[in-house]
Parts: sequence; structure tokens; C-alpha cells
Amino acid sequence: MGGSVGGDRVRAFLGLPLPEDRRARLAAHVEECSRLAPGYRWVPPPNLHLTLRFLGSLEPEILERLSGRLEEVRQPPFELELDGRGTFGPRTSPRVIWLRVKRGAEGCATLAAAIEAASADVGLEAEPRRFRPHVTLARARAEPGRLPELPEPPALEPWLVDGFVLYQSLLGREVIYRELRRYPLDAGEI
Ligand code: 2AM
Repeated sequence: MGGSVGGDRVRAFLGLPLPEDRRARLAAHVEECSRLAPGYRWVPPPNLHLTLRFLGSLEPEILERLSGRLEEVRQPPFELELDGRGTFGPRTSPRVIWLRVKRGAEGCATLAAAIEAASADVGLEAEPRRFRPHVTLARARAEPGRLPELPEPPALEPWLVDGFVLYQSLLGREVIYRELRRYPLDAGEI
């Protein structure tokens, strides 16, 4: 066993967690939506997050080097507020359903750009897609059918983003996101 090239690669991404109480507020909503729209795979509340950069499967050495570069990211903490819903894909049966970033989109974009620069430094291929901050709520199954009317997501208190997280994505019957490392945000030295 073992020995296969790249066998110990780590599937990872960088993101912002949702605070526990915000996830708890969303749990009943997600539950109701999954009953109303079974053509979609609804994200289990513990997995709700805002993706800053999907990394794919990386060699541990590359991940370590990237992590070192991420330690150097300097950015002040910022407020994040989610409000309302949006979709990617066709209007009547979208591919992705997500929560909109009402406040803090600029902070997220600045952070994503710093992460992109760090990724380039360690030789990762550039992310081809434009960064659009969102919190994915659901992804379409193979034949999602028409998306029914859904209730409004609950209003969530804004919160202070004071760090970002390196997650490992463990694929299985249920996807598990494991926090590998946390990088604090601070204003740095002037
Ligand atoms: P999204 O939900 O914000 O669109 C972990 O898999 C996260 O990485 C997902 O939440 C997803 O972000 C993002 N991601 C981006 N590209 C991906 C890909 N090709 N495969 C899996 N996840 C991807």
C-alpha cells in the first residue's frame, strides 16, 4: 500500500468561517429549504463558510510553503454582513444558491488578492475565475428541476472578521471541512 505519487496530497481551501451562532440561526432555514427544494444539496450548517480560494489537492510541502506566506498577510480586521440570497446559473434552476455579502465585500476581495499573490509565489496556477464573495447554501443535483419559492433567509448580525482559515476538505458520503490553521488579521506595523 502507499507509495503512489501524490497519495498524500491534501485537498484544501481558504475561507472565512461563519460564527457558531450565525450558523445556528441558519440551521432551521436550511432545513426548511431542503424540504422545499430536494433537487438541491443543501450545505449542512457546520460546513457554512465563505470561500476565499479553492486550492485543490496540494503536496504537503507546497501547502507548508503557502502557509508560511499566508502568515505574512497583513490586513486589518473588517466587518462582514450577510443579507439576502443570490444564485449562479439559470434563473429558474440555478447551479448554486448563496447568501449575499452586504458589507465587507471589499475586505474579502483584498484578502483574496493577497492569498492569490501568496499562491502565485509558491507556484500555484492562477485562479481563472473572478472572485465573487458569497456563502454557498446549496448546489444543484444532477436534475434539480425548477427552484420553488423559498423563504427569506433570517437576518444575521454582522460580525468582525479577525482571521481566515485553511481548511482540509475530506470527501466522503458527507463532506467534512477540517480547520488546519488559522491566520489572524491585524493592522500590522505602520
Ligand atoms: P463555493 O461554495 O464558495 O462556491 C470547498 O470545496 C469550497 O471550495 C467550496 O465551498 C467551493 O466554494 C470552493 N470551490 C471552488 N472551486 C471548487 C472546485 N473546483 N471543487 C470544489 N470546490 C470548489
